[in-house]
Formats: sequence, C-alpha cells, structure tokens
Amino acid sequence: MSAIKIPPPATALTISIKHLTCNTNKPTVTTLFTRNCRALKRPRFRRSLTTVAMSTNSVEVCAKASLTVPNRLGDCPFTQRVLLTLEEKHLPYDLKLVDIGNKPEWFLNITPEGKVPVVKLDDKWIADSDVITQSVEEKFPNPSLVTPPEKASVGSKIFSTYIGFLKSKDPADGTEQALLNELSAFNDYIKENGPFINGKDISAADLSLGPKLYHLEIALGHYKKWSVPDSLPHLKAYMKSVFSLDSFTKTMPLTEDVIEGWRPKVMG
Ligand SMILES: N[C@@H](CCC(=O)N[C@@H](CS)C(=O)NCC(=O)O)C(=O)O
Repeated sequence: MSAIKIPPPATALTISIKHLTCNTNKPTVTTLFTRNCRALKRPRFRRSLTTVAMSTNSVEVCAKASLTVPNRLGDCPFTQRVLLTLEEKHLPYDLKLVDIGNKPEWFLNITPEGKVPVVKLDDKWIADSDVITQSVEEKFPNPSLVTPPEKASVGSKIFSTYIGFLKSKDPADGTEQALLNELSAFNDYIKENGPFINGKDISAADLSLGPKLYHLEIALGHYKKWSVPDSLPHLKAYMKSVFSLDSFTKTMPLTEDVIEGWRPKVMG
C-alpha cells in the first residue's frame, strides 16, 4: 500500500487534488495541501488522508493551474486529454497544479522541458500527452480506448489550422478557409462514420480532439466573433456530445482561462 505522498518541499507551492473516479459519479474528493502541509499534522485529518491513499493508487499528474482562480485546474488541452483518458478508464488521479508562468524547481527537476502534462507511472515521470496516453493504454488496457491506426489521424489538422486563423491579422490570408476545409472534412467523416471517430464508442482520437475543439469554440468566439457554421451540423453535434460527457465536464477548463491562455498568442 502506498503511503500518502506529500508533494514538493515547503519551498514549492503545490496544490494536490485527489480525484476518485472509480466507476462512480460521486463528487470529486478534493484534498488541498498547504505550503507547509500544516493540516497533515492534525491526527484526524492525517487519518482521513491515509484512508484515501490506501484505498486508491492514484496516478500523479502535473497539470497547468488556472490563470484566473486559485487552486483550480487550468486550460491545457493536452492535460485535459490525459485526464479524459484516466476518467474514461476509471483510474483515480492526483493533480499537482503548476504555475506555468513561474515554474517551481521541483517541477523542472521532474521535467526539464517544463511542459505539462507530466504523469508518474511505475515510479517514472513521463512527459508528452502522446506518450502518456499510449503508456496508460498499455498499463490499463480495459476499457480499451484504442483508435484503429487508419482512423487515428482523423481531424488531426484542425488544431494547427485553428491556431493559424486565431493568430492571423489579415482576413484575406486564407487561414479561415484552411480551417473551414479541415472542419468540413471532419463534418463529412462524422456524417458517414460517427457519432464518434471510431463509430459508436468514444476512443483516444476523440479524447485528443475534443479539448482542442473546446478551445477553438471559446477562443474564436471571443477573439474573432467566429463560430462553427450551421452548414456543419455533424461537427456541431459531435462537439455537443463530447463536451457533455461526464469525463469532459469534470476536466474542462474555465472559459476565462481558455481566453486568458490564448491571449499572448493572439496579441503576439
Ligand atoms: N506535445 C506536448 C505539448 C504540451 C504543451 O505544449 N503544454 C503547454 C501547456 S498546454 C506547456 O506546458 N507550456 C509551457 C511552456 O511551454 O513553457 C503534449 O502533447 O503533451
């Protein structure tokens, strides 16, 4: 049985949040550690934490902290992809929120590149959502979230064309059309093969694309007053289905965080 792990030393501000998914829709159990973990010195509190730790074997996940609300999950679509994978596999996890604008030393020691998500599996920290989700799939194959290789790249150009359009300052530079072409191809694909990328069941490709479409909807709505056209009803239905999954609503960022998160890219 693993004892409760107290994240980083007193010098690093870390908020640790436990998520017990375990096949239920029960409210998330949230545990906050203060800077010096003073609460842990109280016997009753320590007992309840030990119970939580012993009844689960949480996957540790370093995630971006909210830019607008203290102690809340932030707006990284790659992190949400990993959390969606854990949620869909009913694996409990333990969030360590990282201030990406002021990365603590313990985080840079784990991952010198300094990017979230980073996940601890088998006592090793792993970076990059592609590698993490693949490793989680191998270690916890049930339920399977594998997308067949021939479908794995469906919708994969949407995110880069979205960023091109979001950053564009010239309405005639073709970036909007490039995005529309990708969205339209996806709409046609879902019409023929949906409701999800691999048909009736959600799979890894949806968990990667869903958070990106969520950012697209919020950021383009805010910065460009742009929305997905009604001429793409299958894409719209797909977005609605993915955004309303329990796993999605539990892991999605605040609208304000998505807006703030993209601001430097839009202004830069
Ligand atoms: N390819 C990586 C991308 C991760 C990534 O870009 N994370 C961003 C937040 S969404 C980050 O940590 N940025 C911090 C930085 O670049 O300093 C993945 O899929 O995990």
